[in-house]
Amino acid sequence: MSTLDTAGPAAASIATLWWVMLIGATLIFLFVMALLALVFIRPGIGRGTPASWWLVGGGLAFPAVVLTPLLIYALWAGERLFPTGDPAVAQVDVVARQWEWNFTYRNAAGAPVQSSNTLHIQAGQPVQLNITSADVIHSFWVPRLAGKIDAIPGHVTVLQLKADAPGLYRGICAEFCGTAHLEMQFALQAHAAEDFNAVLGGLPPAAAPDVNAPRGRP
Ligand SMILES: [Cu+2]
Repeated sequence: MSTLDTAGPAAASIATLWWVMLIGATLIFLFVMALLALVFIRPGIGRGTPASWWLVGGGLAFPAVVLTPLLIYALWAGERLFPTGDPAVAQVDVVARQWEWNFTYRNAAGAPVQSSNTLHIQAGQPVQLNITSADVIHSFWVPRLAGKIDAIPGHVTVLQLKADAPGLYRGICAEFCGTAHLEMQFALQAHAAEDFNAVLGGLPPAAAPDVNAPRGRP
């Protein structure tokens, strides 16, 4: 479940930003520590520099030089997290409820089929997830594939993700949602292209839309 052991482009984008920030923060920390050490090694150093220089340089210019490129990079990297809106991208409707996840797909014949607590996708293909909740706010998170996004009653949030290779990826609810929140885990199974239609063909037909149905457990 490590966010740094990435298996898809959205998670890779987040992980790269994390590394950039870690390395940058480490370099700044070492620079400040070096300045501190210099004061101990050579007392009086920097006394000739006016205080205003330290304030403007260290308080305005330096942060601006560091934060402006970081902001630009983060905006650029963040673009890769948004759905492309491409109609060719497969869509799955996700409904969270206390305490399970329901997934509704269209099979090869165009009929709605569903699964619970295991999300089936095709490896190498982006999938758009239309996520909502039947009761309280939950949060959908598959750490190795993408960022987390809230599942909100009465509202649909959209997340696009892709698994680069077939495999089993673990997902969790990332928003405390009641006493069994910890049990609200799910699996994401990414299938090879040649197996995927058979997997969908084996799923049961979807029940009628059940977003407003009463929760399964008290
Ligand atoms: Cu939860």
